[in-house]
Amino acid sequence: MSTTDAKQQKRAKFQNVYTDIRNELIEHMRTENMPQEAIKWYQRNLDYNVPGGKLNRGMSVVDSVEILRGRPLSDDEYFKAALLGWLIEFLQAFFLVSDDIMDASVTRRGQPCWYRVDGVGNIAINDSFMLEGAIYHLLKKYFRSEPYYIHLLELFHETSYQTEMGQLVDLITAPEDHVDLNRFSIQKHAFIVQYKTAYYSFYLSVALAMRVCGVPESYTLNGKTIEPYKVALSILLPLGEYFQIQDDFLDYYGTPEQIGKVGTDIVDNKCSWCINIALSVVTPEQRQILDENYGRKDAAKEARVKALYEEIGLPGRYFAYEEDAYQRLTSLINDIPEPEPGTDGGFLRGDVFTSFLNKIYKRTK
Ligand code: GPP
Ligand code: MG
Ligand code: MG
Ligand code: MG
Repeated sequence: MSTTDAKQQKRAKFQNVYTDIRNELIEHMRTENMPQEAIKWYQRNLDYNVPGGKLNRGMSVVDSVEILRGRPLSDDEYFKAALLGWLIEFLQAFFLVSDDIMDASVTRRGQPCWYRVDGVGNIAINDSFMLEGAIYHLLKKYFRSEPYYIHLLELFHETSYQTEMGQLVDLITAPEDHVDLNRFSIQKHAFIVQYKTAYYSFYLSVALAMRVCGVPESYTLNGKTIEPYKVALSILLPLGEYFQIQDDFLDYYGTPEQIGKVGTDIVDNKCSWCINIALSVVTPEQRQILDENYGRKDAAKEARVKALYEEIGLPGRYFAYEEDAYQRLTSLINDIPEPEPGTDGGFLRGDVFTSFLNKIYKRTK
């Protein structure tokens, strides 16, 4: 079998788990005596918003559990890992449905944003809450008797809170009616992306896998004390920053066909990586153009900002950043002390991070 076939098979196996979970949630609605109309609505909400993404976050839980265990998984181990992966995809769906309302976005994953679908509108707010609610319902159903249940709960709760903190700063740094580019800085950007993206998109997948595999808070390897969750954070936060910088760059550079969404960062006055890089290199004349055109609901002004990004060679700067980020992350990963090959379960392994890095390096969507 070719590597592409193997990858497709892996994805299909993962997607099958979604169908099971979806059917279970629908069945649960029936036992709650929900009206038929509401059950149909919920099913449409789930199918429209949960399964259609790249699935990097979800599949990373499975990959990480496989790497940590160092052997093929039993059916039950696979199901539990895939279920947790899907719960991250539910969390992501909850965030995206509401983020698109907050960002006034138009399309997502190649289709209209959920709140823009005929007849949905503000009901999308409650729909996003129900995507979140499903996470805790399923966690309880499948993990309540596991000794690590409380860790899973805490991870979902804490990373959600962190994401909301990041979203708050993202939003208040981008007021609709008042553009002041002096509010932006690369430090502020770093804070926003760590909180709004890195915790839930990177740390969560790996930390869940580590909890399932019983990785302890600390252990000794070759006479050194290791705190594996801290080590994981020290790599996954920079990895998440790199990922959101890609997202910011593609918002400007990617085509809607490629990225499945229409970029809104310039019009929305966002503290994006692109504007911060521009601000650090512009001449006073160029700065004035940015002051007059950034953050305005006007396609011609948006185009002027994009033209200026071109003039300052933003794509080239991004590609250089990407190479540097890749090197930096690779060397961080290489520094992780590894247990003997074949040792199972409770140790951290560098491959967990390499596998994640390779999923996103040079991504164009
Ligand atoms: C990505 O920001 C961050 C999120 C989707 C987290 C949202 C958090 C909430 C608490 C709702 P983005 O707006 O750049 O993403 P995209 O470009 O995909 O719209
Ligand atoms: Mg946003
Ligand atoms: Mg958005
Ligand atoms: Mg974006």
